[in-house]
Amino acid sequence: MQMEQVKNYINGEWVDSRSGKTFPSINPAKKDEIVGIVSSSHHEDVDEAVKAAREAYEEWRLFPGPRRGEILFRAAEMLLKHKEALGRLETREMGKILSEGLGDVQEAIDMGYYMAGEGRRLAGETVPSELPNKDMKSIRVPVGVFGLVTPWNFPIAIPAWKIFPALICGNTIVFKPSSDTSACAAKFVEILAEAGLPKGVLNLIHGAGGDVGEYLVSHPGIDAVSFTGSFDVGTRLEGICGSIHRLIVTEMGGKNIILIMDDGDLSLAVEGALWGGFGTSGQRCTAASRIGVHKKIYHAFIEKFRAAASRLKLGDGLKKETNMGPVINESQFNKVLRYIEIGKEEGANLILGGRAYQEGECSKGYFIEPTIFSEVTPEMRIAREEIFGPVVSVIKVEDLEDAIRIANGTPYGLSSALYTKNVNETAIAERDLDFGIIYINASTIGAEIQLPFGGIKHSGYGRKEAGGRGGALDTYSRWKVIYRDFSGRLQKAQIDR
Ligand code: UN1
Repeated sequence: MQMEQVKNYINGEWVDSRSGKTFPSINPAKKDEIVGIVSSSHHEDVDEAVKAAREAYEEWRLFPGPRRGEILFRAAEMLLKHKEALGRLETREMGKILSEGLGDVQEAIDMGYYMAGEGRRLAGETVPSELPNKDMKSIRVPVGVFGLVTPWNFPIAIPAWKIFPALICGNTIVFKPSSDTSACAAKFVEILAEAGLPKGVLNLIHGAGGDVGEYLVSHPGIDAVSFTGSFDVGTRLEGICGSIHRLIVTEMGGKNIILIMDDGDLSLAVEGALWGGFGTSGQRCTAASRIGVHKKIYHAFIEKFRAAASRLKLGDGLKKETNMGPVINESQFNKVLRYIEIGKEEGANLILGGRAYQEGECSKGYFIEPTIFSEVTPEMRIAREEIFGPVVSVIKVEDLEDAIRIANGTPYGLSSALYTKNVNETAIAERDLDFGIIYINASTIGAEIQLPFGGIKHSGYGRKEAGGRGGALDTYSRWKVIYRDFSGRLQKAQIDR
């Protein structure tokens, strides 16, 4: 297999880190396979990247929006051309199965085309003045230099959610991806560079979050931050930014839930639970880690869900027959196994899985069996805390009211789903579920980019990602308001009436 030299990209050049140090990026399905040798950066590398972004900003902010859009359009076309290769690289570096890797790239392609079009639509408002011979308008302007910090679970899609809108709005960027998916990030940046981005507009720095991520976020040369990752890190970064008056947007965890009512389509709900719970090995911030099932169908659901999950085939995601890949790394592997022990100690009923999976080739990777707990009660830690692995807690609910109360009863509020045929209950759920995203008769995962993405409570802070009104354009631009008086005399608003 091919091993990449994964360098930093600063001011239009691929460069080693100043220290020359490197770290390996490995395949979580085969720990002995090194996917890339990555430059390990430190403060001086971040300083250079920020300097380049600062300098490039002065020209990029004046570059016409429609022409920025043309570059993004070319990048989307190139992503499409390289979709298969990028998807395969994702599977090797991150472990998700190939169809999901391709889906991740598709999400980036969609975001590229969408934001390319926005280059001609960065509209503000023109409204009448209360005074004669005066006009007034609001215009969108870039924020400045953005520090972007992204996770490993969507190694191309999440950077695309941030980079494309940041660019179209006229910002320049220092991008710090998760060190677990450095090779994917570098390929994505390479494509953007080839699509014609001027030097310095997008800079890439590899390294550990603690070393370079926090340094970047607090760097005096940047203006704003967008972060997707864990609650603990996000909250720390919010604290840093709050104390220096810096805009930050965070997308963090979830304790998402699928609610299944007694009139819901059971087979459809089982498929949704399987996809939401075990897709991406449960490593989506939108993953359905809780299933609330109406007491009348509770046992029937458990039976079908357990049977379906027991048929999932674990393995290398490049193989066609594989349904579920490994978890990302050793620390996640240990964390997920620890939560399984916690669930047992709390008295939940382990009805499937519960162990590391080490059969055959899987002994070389971080595989964990699809795991289901039944008889879970809402106060248990496994029903409240984000595990980020293939572990699903099934909770019995009395009725819709009880289901909504349980759903809302965690510190998180990202994604939720309701399976029912009762239209009135769907309306109540829409109104009362305290989540950023609600699905009706579909699973908790699979948000599309043309609507805003994000949660409430511990799931996120600040503005939203992705598209639609109130989505990414509002995150990556700010409003400037202009009043022009062409009367040639002093006019006083509110007073000359
Ligand atoms: C994430 O896990 O951080 O809705 C994002 C979904 C995907 C995005 C997930 N489109 O599941």
